Amino acid sequence: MSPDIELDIDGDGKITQEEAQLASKLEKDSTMLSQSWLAITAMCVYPFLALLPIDADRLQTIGSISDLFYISMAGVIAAAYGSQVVLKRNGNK
Ligand SMILES: [Ca+2]
Repeated sequence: MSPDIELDIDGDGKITQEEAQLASKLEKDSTMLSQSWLAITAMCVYPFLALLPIDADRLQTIGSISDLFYISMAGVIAAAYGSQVVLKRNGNK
């Protein structure tokens, strides 16, 4: 558990099952948000690799893996938020 998520929400000194479940959900949401921001940041930074003073062979390698890179980063984001939509439709949160 992340130290910034408080388990005892109502402050009664006891951690109920509902509080533990809510803390687990908050932790999962926080992790998904971090993953998504990292993927978005990587997708934004990646094109700037072409501006670095590197030789043509490496530049060609960067260009050849860019399609796969963008598809996989978008897949990370889509999987994170797509799974939330599926869980909400099935009644689980
Ligand atoms: Ca409590």
